[in-house]
Amino acid sequence: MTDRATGKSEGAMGRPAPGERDRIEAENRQLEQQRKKIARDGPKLTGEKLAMRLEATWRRPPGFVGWLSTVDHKEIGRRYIITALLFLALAGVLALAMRMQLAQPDAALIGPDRYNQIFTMHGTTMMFLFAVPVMEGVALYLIPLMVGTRNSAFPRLNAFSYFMYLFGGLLLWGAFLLNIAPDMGWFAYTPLSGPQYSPGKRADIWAQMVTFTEVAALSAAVVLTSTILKLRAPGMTLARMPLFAWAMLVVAVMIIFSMPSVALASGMLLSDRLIGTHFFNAYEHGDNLLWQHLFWFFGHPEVYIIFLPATGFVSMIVETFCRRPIFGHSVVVLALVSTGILSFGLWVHHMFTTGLPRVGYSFFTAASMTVAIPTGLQIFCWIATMWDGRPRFAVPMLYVIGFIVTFVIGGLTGVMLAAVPIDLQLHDTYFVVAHFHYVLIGGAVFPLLGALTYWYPKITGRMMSERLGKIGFWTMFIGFQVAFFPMHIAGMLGMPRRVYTYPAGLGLEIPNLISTVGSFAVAAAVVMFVVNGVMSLYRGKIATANPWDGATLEWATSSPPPPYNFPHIPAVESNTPLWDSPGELPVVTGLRVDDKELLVTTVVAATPDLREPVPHPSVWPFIAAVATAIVFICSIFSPWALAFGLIPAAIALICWFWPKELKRQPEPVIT
Ligand code: HEM
Ligand SMILES: [Cu+2]
Repeated sequence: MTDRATGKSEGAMGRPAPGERDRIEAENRQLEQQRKKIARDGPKLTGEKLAMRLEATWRRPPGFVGWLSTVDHKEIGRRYIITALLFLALAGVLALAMRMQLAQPDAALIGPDRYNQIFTMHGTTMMFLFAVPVMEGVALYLIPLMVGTRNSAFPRLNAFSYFMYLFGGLLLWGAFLLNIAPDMGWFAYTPLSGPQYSPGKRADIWAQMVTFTEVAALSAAVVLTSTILKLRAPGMTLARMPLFAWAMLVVAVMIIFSMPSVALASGMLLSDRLIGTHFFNAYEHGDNLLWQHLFWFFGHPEVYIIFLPATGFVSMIVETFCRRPIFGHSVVVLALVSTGILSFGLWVHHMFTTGLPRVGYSFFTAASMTVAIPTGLQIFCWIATMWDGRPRFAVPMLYVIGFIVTFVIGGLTGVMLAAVPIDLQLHDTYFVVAHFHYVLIGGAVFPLLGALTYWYPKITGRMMSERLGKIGFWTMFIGFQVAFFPMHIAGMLGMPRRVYTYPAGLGLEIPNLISTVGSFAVAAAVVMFVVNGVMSLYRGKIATANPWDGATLEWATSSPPPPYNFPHIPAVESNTPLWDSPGELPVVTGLRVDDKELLVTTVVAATPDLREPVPHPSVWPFIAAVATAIVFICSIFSPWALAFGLIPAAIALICWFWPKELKRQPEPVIT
């Protein structure tokens, strides 16, 4: 550690002129040839000159092929976020359509078949194409910056992950346009989704969409786990890791354990439907409840896969806006880990009405109530931080408050539903719809909007409008309560979910009308958020490297960060590095500048271990994703697709992994 760079990361903004770039690239090639003279950053190579060299090494090739072949975590993360927000908008439009239909009794705006497709598309899109991917996207963007490295681990897998996700989304929405969208609810219970009751291809499309998104999520989880465990800046021990990184580590491990379960289930469903196996056919010794077990073994952890990243956002926002380190850092970490573990022991609370053995019920009731404890601990830690700090109520912080209020209500109705006698009454009513929107929107969408506002300057280099943001927040918060609170009442009055209409005279008119009005307010708030986001791209105040005075490493580099993230890799000496070494961060030097290289550190103590060559941009992940997509889609129609389709997929993978870079091996750190 010889060099000290300024916290503002000198030179990061310097972009070389086009002619200059070619010259630098030629120089880089020359250096590559004379292998003995490897260029590294260090006391002799800093400032503008270093920035130019790194820029030439790390930027991706221009043009459309360059766009397809990028392996930059920031670009991939941004794409993930934008695509997921588009799906949020699409599913939101469907929500409004449902609310218009339900505004009055006996309405005839949407017929029963379309309505079934619409609620299925809404739920499926929200869960598989919006909520999980958007969290992954934010993490893919932020985690490498937050842990102080130049790219994610396995960057080509990262690119592959995005394309798989995109193709899965296109498959589902293409089917909707063709009027063959799935119509059996977002959890696709058998036998309703089986060959007998769902003829046609609707259920197969749903099942394959699941496979796409699970492959994408598993890939992203592998990328995140490895990045967090092996690429942290020197000195960032596990104990000093930012809480968002902790949350994502837990979530990534949860993805790895839970998603195979649903991928397996959807594969079994396809096989029942296509080649006549009987996994879920009770007449042939199959079991319908097997579907529910496999689905909810994924489905319950899924809600925590959505919720825990949101708690990570909240911890980061609370810390910055209260200007003090989070109260009980290690308590929050333990809460995250224990929530992650406990959430695998609760899935049967979705199956209380299926007639399982009584003893099992008591166990799952107890477990469901237990998981409220770590969440409660986190909430106490945030409140204590606010209590002891000087909170500034900027927009991200408002969303945190909105989150705490709303999520606590949703959590309480959750504890109510965990009691079997109550669940038997309220199962499949609008009470449940109210409950899960309180936890999903309150627990994930509110923190997400806060987080997007908070990190917007980092991603775009500009600030969002504070005024529009505040108006948007209040519209959202009030609109949300108006839209969803009455659903509790409708549910207790006995209104079932998933019905396209209801008769007059049951007392359901008023709650439904109020809900519809509120849902339009929520939509207005979302529109305001989008308008704010788009306008601020052009008109927003230019952001400095650290506009909110945050403490973690993503704020140590320019906004937006250069392709190489950091001119020098920072070294960390505390939980809140930017507060503890104001203006200046210690750095490590010695990484190559003429070729892409990452610093690999040890898992627990984060001491420098290796210098690892990084894969170059490549179109093969894209081509591999296309080939895999062809296999997945064709296998909806014929099992032979698996045999023939795997050939192009295998070729794409061979080209992707072709070891032309054998000469580049990880090397030990020079000290
Ligand atoms: C403007 C915001 C929203 C409104 C007005 C809305 C409205 C609705 C309505 C009315 C239903 C019930 C349909 C029925 O049972 O007939 C529903 C179901 C559902 N919603 Fe939303 N929703 C919104 C946002 C969200 C978000 C953000 C998520 C997830 C992150 C979500 C996830 C779901 C799920 C999983 C279902 C269940 C679908 C099924 O029964 O298969 N919703 N929503
Ligand atoms: Cu659950």
